Amino acid sequence: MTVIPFTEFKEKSKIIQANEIQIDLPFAPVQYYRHGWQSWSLAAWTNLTPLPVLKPAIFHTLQVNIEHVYKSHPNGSWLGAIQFADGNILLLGALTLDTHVSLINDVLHGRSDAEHGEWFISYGQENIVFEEYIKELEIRFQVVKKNIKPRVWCSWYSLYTMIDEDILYKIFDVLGDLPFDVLQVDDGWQKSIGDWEVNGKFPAGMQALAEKIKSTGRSAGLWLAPLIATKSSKLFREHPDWFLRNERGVFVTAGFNWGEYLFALDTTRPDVTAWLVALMKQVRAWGFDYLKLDFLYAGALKGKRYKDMPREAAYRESLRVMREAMGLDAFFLTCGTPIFPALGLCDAIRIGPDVSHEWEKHRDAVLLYNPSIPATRSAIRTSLNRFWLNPLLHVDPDVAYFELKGNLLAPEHKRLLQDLALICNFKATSDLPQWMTTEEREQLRAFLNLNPQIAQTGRYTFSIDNRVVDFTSTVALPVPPKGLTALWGKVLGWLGSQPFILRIFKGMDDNLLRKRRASL
Ligand code: 9PG
Repeated sequence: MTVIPFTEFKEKSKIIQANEIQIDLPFAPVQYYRHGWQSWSLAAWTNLTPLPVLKPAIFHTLQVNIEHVYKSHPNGSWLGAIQFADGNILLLGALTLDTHVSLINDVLHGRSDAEHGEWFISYGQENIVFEEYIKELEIRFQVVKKNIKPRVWCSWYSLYTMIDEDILYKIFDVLGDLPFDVLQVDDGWQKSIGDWEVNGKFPAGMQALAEKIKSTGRSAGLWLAPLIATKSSKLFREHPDWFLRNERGVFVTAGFNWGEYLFALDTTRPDVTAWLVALMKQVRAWGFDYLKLDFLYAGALKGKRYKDMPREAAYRESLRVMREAMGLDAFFLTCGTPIFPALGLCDAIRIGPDVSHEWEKHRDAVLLYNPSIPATRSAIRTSLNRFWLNPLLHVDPDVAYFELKGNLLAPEHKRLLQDLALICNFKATSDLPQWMTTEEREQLRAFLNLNPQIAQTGRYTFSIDNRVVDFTSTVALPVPPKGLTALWGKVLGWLGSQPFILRIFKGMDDNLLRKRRASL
């Protein structure tokens, strides 16, 4: 254990090699910066009282770092920061993977699960401290930032899994001359999770789909989740030995989605690596140049791997393999990814949970206290709290909305999302062109053509071409429920962890989507 006194970094930031590190706080802390593990996990400045554990528990693996979910003290992945009464902050940030920071009884602890840990410690003005940290991360993770900012139409947030060849071809036509650079096909084209082959809804096949997109003068984008599979997939049935197990030989679950449990590939196995390489090459050969790889956290779960190595290092290695196979000329967006292991290996990273057609649901935000379930407010909150990553790579705050039909967001909330997209310079939408009024279409066109001057003026305040945008009220976390409300939350959390109930909800959602699809 290395103990660092305040005098050592008070004037000048410091870099320390240590597996465990401790810093006694010079003053009483006021706020703590929690940095969640993966894209969808909460990042936020919070007060020091414990946050409720998010519910339903069945989603923990898919939403947070499950190794730390039940800890009541403030903690986070790779870094932690404390703000004092005078406004200055103290940052303890790792420069190596498999590291975690916690605040316990006014002592800041850093711990590395890998053999070698390296830490950056700095005290002072928030923006300066983070700028210095960024410089060190840039070197350690060999970051090269591409200067491409594709404007993306993505199929997910309007049609979800109800995509098919007819509707997509139609949309691609109706998009007309709207200035998109990429048309990205999301979840719904594959046979099943694990079987990345075209399903019956796309009779002309994947190559034809990519051709169709390219014929409109744009790049073709594709979603896939290469590190997970469901038990019903051919991949799992044919290669159960490829999947991650724990010390007792039991399969590690990688969460629950699509009404099924998910399982994680052991990417340290040579046969799995070869399969991943072939998959990436296949997708490129079909003609897709923009790859959104999702549910990537599954590559970094705790388990007994073929090669004994720390879990985040193993995951990073799998990203390196996939990046090499797809080629540097592909645009690589990571999603549901542990943040640090992806630095330097992808072009863009999703930095928050999914947006939705609703601002915030009382059930999810307050009763379940879950900031990772899709909701526009949650997406804005975590994305802004990760905006400091922006100099390192292209940060993706998820899509913005323009259309009115089928959208419950108030105009000011849509505006906040659009402004966030401008600030991140990541412009994406899923709006259906055939549902847009001429006015909405022109608004979207103007947005895609904008190239404003952005300046950050405070933690959550920006100027966009001299227009002041203040997100402060958006990022606040809900007040934790008490008494009967908390009890009701517990009941809902339990119900929400029952697979049969989740399947019923999925059935209802699918019905609504089918109706939406039929109306097009
Ligand atoms: C496709 C989608 C879209 C989306 C991704 C990801 O917490 N959750 O239960 C949860 C489920 C799905 C999800 C995110 C979180 O969405 O972020 O853009 O590609 O997969 O299935």
